[in-house]
Formats: sequence, C-alpha cells, structure tokens
Amino acid sequence: MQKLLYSFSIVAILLIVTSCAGQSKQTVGGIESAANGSIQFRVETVASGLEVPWSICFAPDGRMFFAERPGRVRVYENGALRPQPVAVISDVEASGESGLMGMTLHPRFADNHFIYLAYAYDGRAGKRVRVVRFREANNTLLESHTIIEDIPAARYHAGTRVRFGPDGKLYITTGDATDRKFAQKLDSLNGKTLRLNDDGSVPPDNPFVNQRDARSEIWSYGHRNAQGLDWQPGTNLQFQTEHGPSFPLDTFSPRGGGDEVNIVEAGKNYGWPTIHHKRTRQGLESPLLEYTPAVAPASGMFYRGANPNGFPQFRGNFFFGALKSECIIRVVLDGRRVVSQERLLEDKYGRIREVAEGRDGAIYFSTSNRDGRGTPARDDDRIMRLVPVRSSAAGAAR
Ligand SMILES: [Ca+2]
Repeated sequence: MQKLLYSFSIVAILLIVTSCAGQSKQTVGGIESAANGSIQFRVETVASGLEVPWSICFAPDGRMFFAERPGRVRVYENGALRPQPVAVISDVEASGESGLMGMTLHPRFADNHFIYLAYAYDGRAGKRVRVVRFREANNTLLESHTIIEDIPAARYHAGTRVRFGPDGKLYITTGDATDRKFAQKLDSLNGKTLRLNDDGSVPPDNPFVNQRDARSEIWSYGHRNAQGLDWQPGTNLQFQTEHGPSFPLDTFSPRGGGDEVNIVEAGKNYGWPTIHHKRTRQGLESPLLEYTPAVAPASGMFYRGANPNGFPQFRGNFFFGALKSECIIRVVLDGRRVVSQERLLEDKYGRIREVAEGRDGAIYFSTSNRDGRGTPARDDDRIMRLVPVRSSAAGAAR
C-alpha cells in the first residue's frame, strides 16, 4: 500500500509540476497539493480589494461574515460580497498590529443572531481592547452589549482571538501589550486566556475565582500574544497558536522565533516570559510545537470535514495561517501527539492570517498584505479558498 501510494504521489507531483510551470507568484487557479501530492486542490479568490481581513465566520444559513481590521464587518452571501458593510465600528482604533480583530458567532446564532467582536479602542488611560456582543438582523448589527472592556493594549501584542468552546463558554486570548511582566500577574488581564459566559459574566468554575488578588476571568496565563484558538474534535483539547519573541533574546535563542502551538488547560502557566522556545521548568508548560526561525502564527482551526464534498483526508488536522513564513501550516495529530506537519501555498500569496472551514468543505483563508508589513498585490487583500480537485491519480491514492 505504501508503495502504491508512493507511485501515485510521483504521478501527482509530475501533474502538479506540469500544471504550475510558468505561473507567476500571484496566479490563482493552479492545482496545488498536500501530503506528497495525494491531496489536490485548486485555489480560488472569493473576495478581493479588502483591508486586512482578520476573522472569518460562517453562519448556519450559509453567509460568510468577516472582519476587516480598520473596523468593518462585511458579509458574503449567494456568491457575492455585499458592497455595504454590515457594520462600521466607529470607535475602533487601528494602528500597529491592532484594530478590529476577533469575531465569532454564538453557538446558537441561528436562534439569537449574536455576533461577538473584539477590538482596540482609545481608553482614558491609553489603548484598550473590548469585546462587544451585537445582534445581527438583515445584515446590520444592533443592540451592542459590552462583554468585557478595559483590557490594556498597545500597538503590538494586543491579541485578540475570540471563540466559543465546546462547553458553550466564550474564550478570549489577550496579548501582553508589550509589557511582558503582565503575563505572569494574575491581577492583570494581559497575556492570558479569559473564559466568560455568553453574557460576559464569570463562570463560577473558572480556575481562579476563589483566589485573592486574581482576576476571576482568567483561564490560563503566561502567554505572549496568542491569536489562534480552536478545540480538537473528539478530545475537546484546546489548541492555541502564539507568537514567540521573534528577536534573539539570548544565547539560547540566537535566531529569534520561538513561535508556539500549545494545548491549553485550566489554570496552567504557559511560561512567558520566564521560559520561551523549547525551555522547560517545573510548573510551567512548554509548547507542543515550537518554530525557530519565526513563522508568525496568526490563527488556528481544526478541519472538521462535515461536508463530504470537502477534504475527508484533512479531518482532524490543525491548520494555521503564518504571516512571516507566508504559508498555511498543516499539522497532523493523533490526540496530543504530532504525527507530521507540512507547509501549504508557501510564498504564493504573501502573508496569511485567518483560516476557516466553509460549510462547502473548502478551506478559506485571508491574506494580510496590507497590514504594513507585506507587499500587496493589486487586488490584495483577499479571501481565498482551497477547493478539492478529484483527479484520477489523487482519487486512486485515496
Ligand atoms: Ca510559552
């Protein structure tokens, strides 16, 4: 079987090499592949001319919502981008790495139409982050309700990914706001994962609710700047991606990097800034995966594969967009064990931020070439998708 797979892989690779010949860096529509050519897909542009699409969410009714960092919530429905935004959040303060960042839909969105946004704003004492819940009606946002606010932020390391867990609670990743000592302080909301009820109240079973001088919202701490968050199907383990220090800190990390994938559990300390890279210390958690040099992980999702027209071979794999290494990283897991990983679309579309699974089974992703650190193509930023290609070679290999 291994031999058979191998020979089909060779055929597939030859097909890909032939089909990719002469393509420019930004060409769309060529056949790409994963798993040594055995999984083939086409890259399609869904929407273009965007500005740093940070979060993508799919509603049960088929609409795709996405958030652009300057403060716009947009919707794509019936195969077209609505020209008018669903909302323009007027108090978004977009500078440096922050702005309108995380967005998620309530698990019962079909009934309540609740949508949650996390964004930076100008607070009295400087830049802050808040999470606000809105009710969506006919592609507009109504009835804002503050879930949490006054989270200190900065131009850099401002988080913030928001997502509901399998327990129905809202999880929020916060950055250290470039003051690394905050990450270890339990009286600070920075450098943490927070866990809240859907109305913003604190669940009584949070790990630090009974600890004096600790913020009751905290779920985990010792994070630098986590921007990817999802739960592994089957095990319900929480996975996060986190940006490492990126610059050489000492002789232990001469090449910078130190980006992480962590399995995040209640009350645990993920080390920053006491440990980083592959260091270990009693009582602190070291990452499951560590990347040096930096890849800059900006998102994270498990591919669930509910749609049979998608990629059954990717079911249970963890994907995240990488800004600096300009690719999507695919991690094959067996529970907590990393089986293998590979890079998709490397150096093809520039900086990649969000990844999300569409209801059609396609893998959607966004570019982030207009974030001040990229080299935008004329039609950037874009939301694109990987659509399976059923070639005879790929089909036989399966
Ligand atoms: Ca860490």
